[in-house]
Amino acid sequence: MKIKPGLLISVLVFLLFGSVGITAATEIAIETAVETAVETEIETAIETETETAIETETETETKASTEAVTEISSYDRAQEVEAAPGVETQVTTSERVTVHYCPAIYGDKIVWYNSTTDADVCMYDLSNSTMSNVSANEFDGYDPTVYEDRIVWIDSRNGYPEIYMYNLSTLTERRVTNFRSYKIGPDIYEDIIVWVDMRNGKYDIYMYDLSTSGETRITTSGLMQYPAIYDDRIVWTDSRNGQGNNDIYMYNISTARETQLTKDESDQLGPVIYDDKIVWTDMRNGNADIYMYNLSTCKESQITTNEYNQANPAIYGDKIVWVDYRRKHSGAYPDSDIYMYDLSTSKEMSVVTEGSSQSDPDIYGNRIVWVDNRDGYWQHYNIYMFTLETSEETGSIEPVEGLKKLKNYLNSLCLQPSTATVLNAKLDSAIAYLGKGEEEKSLTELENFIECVYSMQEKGRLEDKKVECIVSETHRSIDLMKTPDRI
Ligand SMILES: [Ca+2]
Ligand SMILES: [Ca+2]
Ligand SMILES: [Ca+2]
Ligand SMILES: [Ca+2]
Repeated sequence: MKIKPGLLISVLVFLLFGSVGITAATEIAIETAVETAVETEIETAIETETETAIETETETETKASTEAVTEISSYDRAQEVEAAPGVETQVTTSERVTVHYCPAIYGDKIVWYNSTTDADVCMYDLSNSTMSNVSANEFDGYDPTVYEDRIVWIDSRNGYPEIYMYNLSTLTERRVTNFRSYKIGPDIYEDIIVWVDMRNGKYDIYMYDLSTSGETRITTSGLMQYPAIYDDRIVWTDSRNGQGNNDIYMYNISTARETQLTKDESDQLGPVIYDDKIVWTDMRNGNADIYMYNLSTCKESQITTNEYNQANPAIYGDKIVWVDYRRKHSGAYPDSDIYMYDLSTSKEMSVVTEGSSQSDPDIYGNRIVWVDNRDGYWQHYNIYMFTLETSEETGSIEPVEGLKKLKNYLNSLCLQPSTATVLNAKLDSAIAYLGKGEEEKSLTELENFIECVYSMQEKGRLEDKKVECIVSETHRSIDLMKTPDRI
């Protein structure tokens, strides 16, 4: 679950952190995605924020020059954080100009929008390595999110932004809203879609129930942003306690009760929710940190303590990911990285520390996606993915399950379709033999599979690091099949 879009929070990050926090990616994202009309609305909405931001701007600039001096020591400090184990893959490719933003992931599906010409919502299916355009019309489609087989986004084909949904199982599109107003940042959980709607002149949260086709206004004070939903709980950023003192609020759909979750007098921004855990960006320490509130224990905890900015979190299970500004590389362009915290091990790790900016992360299972501009500073923004290694899992699983996991793993690597087809065919054959109890034949197929992987490496169709990982995963499956009670 993550916040969509990153646009408003990017504006806020820009205003709060000035030259320190803004990335070229988010800057262009704002320009491209927010059409002229919407832009005016946002300008109006953040007018009050701007006043505060201007006051702190000088302060921020002073801090930026101090940071330049301490660059080496901050780099050294970053080295103390262990790199997360796993494999990185590039999802979208960068031929000529590419601008892909706002990725979200659920299961095998990654969605984002491409604003190269008019904006389109795209999807990559990791299970069969295919890419598709979900909103292929000449108008703008943007801010996508995905839940199971449902992709939700904002579409401007009717002259105003409306919420649309595409169902991947029934292959049908559905128009969700029908009101001439600006709408921002939809999120979905099961049958409930939430978003921010300006139909009353200010920002309120609305909800639509796909099962009843009923639309409900959740808030009335018009000071809400960034809604996120999990189960029957909607969370958002609320400025009713004053600008510079945003707080996190929650609405429970089942009980129709609203709760204020944070009381600190600084800004708490951009909440996301998974199960009983809500995480957000918190300004109470004078720099941005990630905080969490656990609804089961009613306890708030501080996730990051680094003196630089940590912002824009996403959460899945015990894993929290965010954009981290602790490493600053030399050069004219701002830098940011993706870091993570595992609540089950209490460990903070770096996910990607490549130069240039990495931003807007989302996470599902052991897959983390983000926007990356390492392929060219100005107009090259690609979607990348990191697959966290989960080595402890193989212990007691059946060999067939092991091979299916191997296949999922293979398909998570975003291989070229032709390469994926050949390798998948070999694995399917090994799985089929194993299913029929013909383990020797299955082992032979797996050995062929490894030969094939090496041959593709020689032809330059598979990168060395991927080969190493695929072969080691295959050997784990083979070992599983060769355990004494199996053969
Ligand atoms: Ca379009
Ligand atoms: Ca507050
Ligand atoms: Ca911090
Ligand atoms: Ca970076």
